[in-house]
Amino acid sequence: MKMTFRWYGKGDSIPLSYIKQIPNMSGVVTAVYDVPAGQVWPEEAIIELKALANQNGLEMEVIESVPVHEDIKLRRGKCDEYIANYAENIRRLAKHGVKCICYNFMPVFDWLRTNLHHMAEDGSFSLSYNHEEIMSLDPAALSLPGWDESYAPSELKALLDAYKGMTHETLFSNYCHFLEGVMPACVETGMNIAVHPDDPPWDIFGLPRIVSCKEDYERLFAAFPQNNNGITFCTGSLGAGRDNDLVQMAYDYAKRGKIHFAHIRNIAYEGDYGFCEVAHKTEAGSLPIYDIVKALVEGGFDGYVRPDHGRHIWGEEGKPGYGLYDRALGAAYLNGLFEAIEKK
Ligand SMILES: [Mn+2]
Repeated sequence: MKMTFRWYGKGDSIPLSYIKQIPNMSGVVTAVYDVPAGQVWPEEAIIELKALANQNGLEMEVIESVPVHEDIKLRRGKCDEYIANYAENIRRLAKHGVKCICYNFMPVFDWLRTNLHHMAEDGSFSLSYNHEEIMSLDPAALSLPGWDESYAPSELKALLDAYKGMTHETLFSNYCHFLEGVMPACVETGMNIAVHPDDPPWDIFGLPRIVSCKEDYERLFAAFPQNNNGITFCTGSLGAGRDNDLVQMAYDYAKRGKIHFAHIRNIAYEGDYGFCEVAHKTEAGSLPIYDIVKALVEGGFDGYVRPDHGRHIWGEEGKPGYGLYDRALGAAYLNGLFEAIEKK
């Protein structure tokens, strides 16, 4: 296991030197953030990011994310040009020591919450999701936390219209077209690509989602059995699906060498679909974090781990889910779990 920490590049308010001070921290998970989706990342930008990490004693072996352009998911417009650019990014990143790329294939929204500042009884803040609230929204006139600046209202409407009527089968076929285009670059360079599950793992606003459960993974692995084609096992995202058996999935996919990267965090269920993000420890929420880590270890998992979203505690402000303190506590807890289970 290699413990890592997400870092949003030079614009991140958390200094790399602080990240390095977290015990057992091997590297950062980051990206070139100022190049639009679909474009090739300048090599100088990759070199600069890596140099910054290395100067602080941290590796840069995981990229999250190289975003997939909506034209690829829709298989329209400049789809094939964007796929070729994606393959070029894989080659460039591999050349500079990157071993794993996390990405997702969610149409339009790559995560959804209804509240980014949910206050718990202890005064900490975290992200939460209320299903009834989502269902009551008009997708054409959305005002959702975290998304207000991502698209102009007219852009969002045009994009949602473009997906109208798209089935899961069509989206999966478009996904396969993408993988056909990038898999040769992965195999040639040894790059692992690790798809992040849908967050939350069900269709929203009529948009199909195809990386939500065991059946989805089996279909994906059957279509692309290469070892490079793997997953980011995100417990908080997959775990929101009440039917997902995370312990079984962790063991099975670790055993098959499919888990290249793990995001570990806990959520507390509210009703049938709702959830609130909580501290990492098992007892803090609804997910069996101890059993999941045990299953990963017993399955022979040897990939990258990062503590996922943390709460905002001790008065810390900043990017929702990505403060320093609670993610550092999460890393410390996960380090302890892995050490105890591995030594047993
Ligand atoms: Mn995640």
